[in-house]
Amino acid sequence: RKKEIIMKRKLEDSAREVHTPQLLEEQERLIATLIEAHRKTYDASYSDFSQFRPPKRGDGSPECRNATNPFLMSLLNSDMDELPKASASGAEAAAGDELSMLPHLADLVSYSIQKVIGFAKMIPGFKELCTEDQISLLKASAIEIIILRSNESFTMEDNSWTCGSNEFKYQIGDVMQAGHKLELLEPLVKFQVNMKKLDLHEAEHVLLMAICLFSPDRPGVQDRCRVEEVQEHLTETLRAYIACRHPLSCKHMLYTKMVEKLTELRSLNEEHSKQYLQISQDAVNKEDLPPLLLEVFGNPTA
Ligand code: YS9
Repeated sequence: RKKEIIMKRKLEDSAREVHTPQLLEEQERLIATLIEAHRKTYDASYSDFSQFRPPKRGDGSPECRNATNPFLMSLLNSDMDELPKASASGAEAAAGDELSMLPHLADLVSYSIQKVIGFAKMIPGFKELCTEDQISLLKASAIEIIILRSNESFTMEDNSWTCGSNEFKYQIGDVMQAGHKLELLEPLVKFQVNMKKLDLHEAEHVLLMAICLFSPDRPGVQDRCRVEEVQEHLTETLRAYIACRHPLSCKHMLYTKMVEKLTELRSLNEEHSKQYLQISQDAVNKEDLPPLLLEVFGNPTA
């Protein structure tokens, strides 16, 4: 009889958990830690961007559109009747050469990688992994986390990443001038639009980045179990957060939609790897790619 009562109570308890999960104190603390880690590593004033090598855009003017006759074009469009001594450089820039945005965007990505590393180090469980596993996780997820964090600067007004002035407003065309193909950039922008539409809370945004980092199936990871344990703890926290904090009307399928985003990121990552390899081989000026970027995404000349 007594046993029955205890059993019944246990069943009721677990039923209640299913319907109204609670955010445990520990989960609350985890979320607070992640939000603080993100705020410390994401400067929404974008004031560091002026330290990157400046963006160079082919502005769509005639000399920029005519990439096949840059020298002729620059002579026809100026008062000069001779090419300047340091001939190529000026005409190249005027022609909006293929990789003109690469130095600036490579600096932005290298800077973002440093911030992602700073964020990772503040996630409970990351520092406890061996250095090799930390490196494997970061190498594999860096581009995905950058894509996720960039959603904060993305605006659906004109489908751009707007980081202050026009100089630091990035559109599809700019990324093409870093050597990437439209077939990658269209899904990238679509991803940003769909992310924006999810209208995530800050807690959900930072949890998603942490979950992405702690993916046990990345190449080279030794201690998969430890990584999986942390990831499961993060996903459990995300589910609980959505269940009790997200307004009923918009939490429908939110967790599922967020997990789908992780799948989309994998395919963006894969396509990026291929195009990056091509770009890093094409880059004539090897200094275009900062050392950290070469270390994380690979160095074809190493
Ligand atoms: O292959 C290289 C190294 C050139 C990177 C290619 C990236 C495009 C392909 C991804 C599938 C790169 C050019 C993309 C990635 C994220 C960026 C994009 C850098 C183009 C410009 C917008 C953007 C990120 C914006 C950020 C601004 C701000 O929100 C990054 C973020 O960390 C911030 C601080």
